[in-house]
Amino acid sequence: MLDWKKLNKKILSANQIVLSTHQNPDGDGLGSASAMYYYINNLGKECKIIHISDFPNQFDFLNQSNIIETYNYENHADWLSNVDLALIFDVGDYNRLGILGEELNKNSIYTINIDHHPDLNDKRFNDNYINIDAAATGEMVYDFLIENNINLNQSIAQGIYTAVMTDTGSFRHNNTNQKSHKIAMHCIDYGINNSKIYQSIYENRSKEQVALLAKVIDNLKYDKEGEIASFIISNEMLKNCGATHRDVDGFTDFVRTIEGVEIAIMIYENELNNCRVNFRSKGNYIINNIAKSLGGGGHKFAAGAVTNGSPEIVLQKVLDITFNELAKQTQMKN
Ligand SMILES: [Mn+2]
Repeated sequence: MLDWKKLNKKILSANQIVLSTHQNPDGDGLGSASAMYYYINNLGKECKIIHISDFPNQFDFLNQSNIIETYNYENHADWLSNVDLALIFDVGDYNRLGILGEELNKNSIYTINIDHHPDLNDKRFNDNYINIDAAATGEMVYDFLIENNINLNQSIAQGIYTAVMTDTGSFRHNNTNQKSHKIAMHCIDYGINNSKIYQSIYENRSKEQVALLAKVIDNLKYDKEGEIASFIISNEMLKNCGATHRDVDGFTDFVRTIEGVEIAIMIYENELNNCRVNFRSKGNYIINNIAKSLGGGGHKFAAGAVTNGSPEIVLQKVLDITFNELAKQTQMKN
């Protein structure tokens, strides 16, 4: 059991608190941070959510009162030097805090990791609250509130619901359980508009994104009797469609929805000779060890890595490792 009372004591004794999440933040990171923000702000403490990427517009509904800021030296360096506690949500790896992580370090700020990704044991945080069985980091924020008898309100509930909804693939992925639904039920009790939240996030696709998706579908590669489906997104494809790196969100999940596909793999060209690799599994094969062997990590059925090489070379490398891993896991099952 995680000691949520201890975390609350730490919060109550702090004066100025910064909340953050990983670069290219998602619904879990932003939802968790915003839920915690509304609790801490109600205590009358000085609190900001600062992350390092451009704000993803589909989450505008979480930011009606402009509580979420993008790091910028002029605006934040002074303020950060007076912070005495940092709470980091869903980050997976300290490095994914980028420049903000360096600032926390420089100012020797006591930094606590709250996450459902496995602990990297690299001692970059002063304290860790890790629960790899939680479907979302937002579920952990919920546990924190319940354990400390803190009442939810609509703003808190909206953050938690967003976190749990997005990280369970809208209550469809196999991390979805009674607890995710119970949390959802509790959040709806506080008057959140669940259908509107869903629409803001998932029914807001840009035409550029759809054009890119069309190209992806056109160029899908199937291997191992269709159990593996992979695709490349090159810089050129992005440019031709007028799309951005944010538009690829959810593509790997989409490819996994294809009949017979057990593993979906995306190779995304970050820059020349450097690619991001995304893995999604339906649940019959564990894929985070593949990501780990490429220097990345993640959850059993959703993981990723960044690796060097052109998209074509990376794809071949990734497929080779995946074929081997599949053979090993099949053998172990038999
Ligand atoms: Mn998460």
